[in-house]
Amino acid sequence: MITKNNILENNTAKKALHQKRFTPVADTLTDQGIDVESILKKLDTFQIAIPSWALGTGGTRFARFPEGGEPRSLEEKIEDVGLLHMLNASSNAISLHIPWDIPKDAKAIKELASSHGLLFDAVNSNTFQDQPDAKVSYKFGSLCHVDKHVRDEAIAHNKEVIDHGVALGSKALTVWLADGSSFPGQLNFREALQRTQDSLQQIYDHLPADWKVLVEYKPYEPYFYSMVIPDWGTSHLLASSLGEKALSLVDLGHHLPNTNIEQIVAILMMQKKLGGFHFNDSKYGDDDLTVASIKPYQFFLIFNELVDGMQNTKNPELSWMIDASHNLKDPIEDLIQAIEAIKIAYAQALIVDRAALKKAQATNDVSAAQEVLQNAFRTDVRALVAESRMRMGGAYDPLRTFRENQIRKELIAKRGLKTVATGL
Ligand code: PSV
Ligand code: MN
Ligand code: MN
Repeated sequence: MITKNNILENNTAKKALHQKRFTPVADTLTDQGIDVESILKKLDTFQIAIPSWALGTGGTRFARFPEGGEPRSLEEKIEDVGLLHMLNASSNAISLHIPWDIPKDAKAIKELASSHGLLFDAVNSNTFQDQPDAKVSYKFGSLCHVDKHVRDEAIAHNKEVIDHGVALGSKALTVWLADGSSFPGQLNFREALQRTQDSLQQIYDHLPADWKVLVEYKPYEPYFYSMVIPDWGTSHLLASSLGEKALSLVDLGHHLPNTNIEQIVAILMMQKKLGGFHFNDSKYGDDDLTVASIKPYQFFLIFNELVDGMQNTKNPELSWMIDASHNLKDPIEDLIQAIEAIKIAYAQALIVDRAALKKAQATNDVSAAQEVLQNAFRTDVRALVAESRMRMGGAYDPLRTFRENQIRKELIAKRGLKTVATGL
């Protein structure tokens, strides 16, 4: 298997080539009055968590075409994230979905993760499927269910997930509810939301003092007439009523087409209620495609608001995570591309001339405002991202390194061709 040393040797071989790309962009930005060193420092420390369910090939509801060499256990998933982190120096945490990935021996799992330089990000509960040993069914909802026994089961599960997270050193619980209805009249909207709020309150009361609960929303799917938490407004309402430790989570795929997600980000940050992100991209709905593969400009505009919010509001620190799933690409290659896309958008948002933008806004100079944003968006910052990655010990070109070292082939040799990772 590839080692840190292989990466460093290869970086040395690529040094001259890299300088040829890096120097012109660094000089251009310096000429524009931008402190390149401070941008690099921000990129150096920016880390994005990897979900344990994105390491296997995803399926559609029609078929799954596994790539081979998929991780067969939580331990192997941790190894894959470790490999990814070695390549890009930007994914130092793993986010577990429970019960897909139950840490049976938390101490050993924590040690394994830490040997790869990994921490545990938010833990995710799952009340959208019935497990084989389930005492109740979530067919008609979980935290919103009309039957108190079902709600109690779902609440107990969320509390257990918190306990697992505590044992691993995680600091947040993410709740995504599939609860909703597919036909008018099926649910009483008001009562369903009230029951959800009451259930969430019990979960909230179980949170340790330094924990957060992130409330995710989604407009449709798996239900097609109504979802109990369909939008950011409902998520914000719940987070506000629960208390300071509850925040909203924005999953980019959980919006109806053309929704102005960047504005949602700005509003939630203004309210100090944005807790985290699930990165992906989409053309139609919750497509879970690779970050910025469809709408890179919108993605940049979202980062522009994030950077503005991080500089000018008191919003708490954010949890960054990828939430994607593929049935076509090698999952590790996809994650490498996603991390790269996120860092590019972040770097572009960092080089926005905020003083010029403010001035344009204050004088209603619409053309100038557009110039400022597009100047940043059209700057090729890939060499900046590579510079920061190499400083942190990552590979000059992670995707190429993954391919040239035939890592998938090795994983197949080690784990087999027919392995299927847990997840959707
Ligand atoms: C639901 O679509 C979602 O985005 C939630 O974050 C889940 O936890 C995740 O996907 C995995 O199913
Ligand atoms: Mn999500
Ligand atoms: Mn989703």
